Amino acid sequence: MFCFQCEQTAGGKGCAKSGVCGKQPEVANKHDELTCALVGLARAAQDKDPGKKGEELMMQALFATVTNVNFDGPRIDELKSLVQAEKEKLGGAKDLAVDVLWKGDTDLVSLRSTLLLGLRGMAAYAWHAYVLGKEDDEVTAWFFKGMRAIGEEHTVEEWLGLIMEFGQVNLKCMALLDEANTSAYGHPVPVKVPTTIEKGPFIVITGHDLLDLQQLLEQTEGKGVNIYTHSEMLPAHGYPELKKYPHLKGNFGTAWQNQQKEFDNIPAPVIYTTNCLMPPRASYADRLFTTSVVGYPGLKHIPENNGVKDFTPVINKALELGGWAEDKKLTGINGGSELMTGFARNTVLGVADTVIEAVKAGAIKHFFLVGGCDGARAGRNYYTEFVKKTPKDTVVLTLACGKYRFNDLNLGEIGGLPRIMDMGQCNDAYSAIQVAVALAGAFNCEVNDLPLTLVLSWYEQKAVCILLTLLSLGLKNIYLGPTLPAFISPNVLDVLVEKFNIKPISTPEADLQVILG
Ligand code: SF4
Ligand code: SF3
Repeated sequence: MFCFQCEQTAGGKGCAKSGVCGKQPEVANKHDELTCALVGLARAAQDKDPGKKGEELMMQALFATVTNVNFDGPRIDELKSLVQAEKEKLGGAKDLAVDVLWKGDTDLVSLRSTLLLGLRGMAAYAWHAYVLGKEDDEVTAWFFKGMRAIGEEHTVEEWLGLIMEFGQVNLKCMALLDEANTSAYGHPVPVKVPTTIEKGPFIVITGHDLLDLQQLLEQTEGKGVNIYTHSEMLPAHGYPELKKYPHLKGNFGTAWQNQQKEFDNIPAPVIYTTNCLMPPRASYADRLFTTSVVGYPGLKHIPENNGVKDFTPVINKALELGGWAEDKKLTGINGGSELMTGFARNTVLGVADTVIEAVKAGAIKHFFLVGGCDGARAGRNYYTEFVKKTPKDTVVLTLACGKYRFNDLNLGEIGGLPRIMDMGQCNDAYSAIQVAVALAGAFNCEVNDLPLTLVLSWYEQKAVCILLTLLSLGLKNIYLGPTLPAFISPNVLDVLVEKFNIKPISTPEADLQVILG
């Protein structure tokens, strides 16, 4: 096996014996075979309509290879045979040879891998939009174009061109998902989300898929089972059409890397709708359920039938386990007992005048977007310390699961707005981009000239596609951590530094000093 797609890759270089994430070599090899089969499918679909099934498989299969999504060998094999069948329907084509996928000239491998990993991340977003009935022809077609490119030789310049083009396509994909989520559930509004778990049966739902949450809420109505979000599901509380359910009670736990500890003793089932699934401990594996492309050997899976999922096994498990006998007071990482969310583009742009006035009057000196994935590396407390040290006349926008490092802190308010504003899931980077563009318009300047700094944390491939979008928009001076991706070769890094002035994070003090002058 070889895999270097995520931030926790072995030795900062690559997992070769088995995955630090728990992915076994056999499964890693199956992920590679599936990837190479998708190149074959893309080749077979050249100048043809891949058909609905072919398009679905392209998204699902790419999504299945994202970090911490599918560890189940037989399900990967099944996906691969479905891909082969669609390919044959289109007249067939040769798959990419598995042994060349991660091999070749270091810089070319780096660039090819960057595009492939970006495509994997985008597939997750496209899939969440697709299940809500939204598809964008250009986005869908680009999966095929991109996967054909993965099977071709390109020069450094051509790869860079493809990667920048991909970044723009992923912007469209995030816009599509934003439209899917907001047209189905309304525009998020600011809400305070409790961290106390009320007594009685409950279900924890994690991942990014709002449709799964909606179906679970509908199916648990009036059953005496409360629903708690976990990790990337937290922003769901802000959506009017989801927050209207009185049994959507609060949020349980923090980011994905703490799940083995947090899920160990809860008297409730957990359902995974996307990444990030860690190999479960035997002590709680019987309480875990997967759905969609998520899979792990031995875990119960909730299938989909004509767009409907029957969550009865999860609900029965919740009733059987019964929850806690008394309300259980839990807190965030810093001891806070309330998390705020719902500051997506509509809310923030709704108070744009206030924000602009506050900047003009000098009440707000700087904006930070401190967002991205969380992870296990000790150096990630940089983000907590960074946010704690931001001056009182600055605003911290945040998104994705990295916010659990600081989202229970109360940093006070500026002009009636909290100083920390959660814009949503990682894909809601789209909201942040919209806000930045609107501010640049109001101040008649470029986004790069705004008093705004992006301080990003990455872990898996969704962060990769978002980063490529930000670069394709010409954003400069992004701080990236906790470490730089192993798949970025030194020469490619030089290009990124030269073109975009990407900076690895150092210490909160030093970085803040440079940023604020
Ligand atoms: Fe290693 Fe990350 Fe790949 Fe897992 S996903 S095998 S930890 S590089
Ligand atoms: Fe988190 Fe996996 Fe990336 Fe959606 S849920 S941000 S790590």
